[in-house]
Amino acid sequence: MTLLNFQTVDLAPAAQDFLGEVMKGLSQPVKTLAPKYFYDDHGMELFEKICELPEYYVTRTELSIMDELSSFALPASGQLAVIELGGASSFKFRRLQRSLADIGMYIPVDICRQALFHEAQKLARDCPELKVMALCADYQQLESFPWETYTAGFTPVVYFPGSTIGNLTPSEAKSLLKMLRRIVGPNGYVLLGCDLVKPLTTLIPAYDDAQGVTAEFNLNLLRRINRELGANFDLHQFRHEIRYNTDENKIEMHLVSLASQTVQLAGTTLQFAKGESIHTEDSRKFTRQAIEKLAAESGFCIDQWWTDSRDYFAITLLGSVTSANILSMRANQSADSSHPFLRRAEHSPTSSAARA
Ligand code: AVJ
Repeated sequence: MTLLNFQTVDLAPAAQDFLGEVMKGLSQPVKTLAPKYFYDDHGMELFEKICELPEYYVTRTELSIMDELSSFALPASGQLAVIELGGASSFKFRRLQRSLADIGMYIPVDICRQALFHEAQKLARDCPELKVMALCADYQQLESFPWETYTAGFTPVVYFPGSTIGNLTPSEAKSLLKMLRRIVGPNGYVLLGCDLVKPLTTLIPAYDDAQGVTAEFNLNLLRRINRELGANFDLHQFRHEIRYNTDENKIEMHLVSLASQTVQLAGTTLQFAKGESIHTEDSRKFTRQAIEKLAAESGFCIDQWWTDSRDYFAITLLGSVTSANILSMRANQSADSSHPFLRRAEHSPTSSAARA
């Protein structure tokens, strides 16, 4: 059966230079590995398990905020095209569909081709009114993508959930948001999920759970390097460790060598001292102020901020800083000061060009 509302575009993200990046990361004085490599098939399964752990409040809290959102519509000309970064699973998008009015198109972007295409096709089958375009690409390829060809007539909304932005350094996060600002243009939006700063008694267990699933997830990176790059890491000789970096408000994941040892990788011998660590992930925690600053530096302002009762997680709507935007905010402010920018979907079923 051919689906008229479904298409795929494959930019064939360069099989990633996995070996090159691993070699480079492990040859530095402070050894690092990039967290994007956690997600092989087993890594994805483990991450799904993490999301269900009692200690890992992140996903649960984000979903609870989405479930609490009453229907809303964004000032837009035409329907919305939601571009989801890391959209191999359509799970969160399906929740978003319940709250956000007028979505006419969905563009999940991911490097996991198989899962991406499969899930997107299922969604297209379930939602015949929705145009679905699954884009297999990495983030760097998005800047030069001919968006106009696909999203002409739609208002673009980039959806970046899960606090994945917390994996990036502040300067990477800023460049990414600047790129997103160029992609969505002056009339588009970014809907961003951010995990918030909170007491360590909650944060640490979320990344060091009692069942050891997160440890397994971390160690699986070495298993993957063994399998795909033919290295010989002994997984029993490394230990999962969580550190909290107070200066930068970030959780760090490390793999600490339990012994002085060598590992063979593609003809190179890597040395590990006892106690030496491989830094595998940063998971930054944000304050509203930090997000405001990040937004401002990349040409956005916070149009809306939703959080849970404990202030654990925030979903924030970024709109571009244009005079039209600011004017429409002022115009709406007197009508409903608690929601200066949004219109309730019930009262305005079609989206008028509020900012046009
Ligand atoms: C998917 C990057 C948001 O940082 O909380 C979970 C990944 N790492 N447990 C996070 C993760 C360890 C997760 N992100």
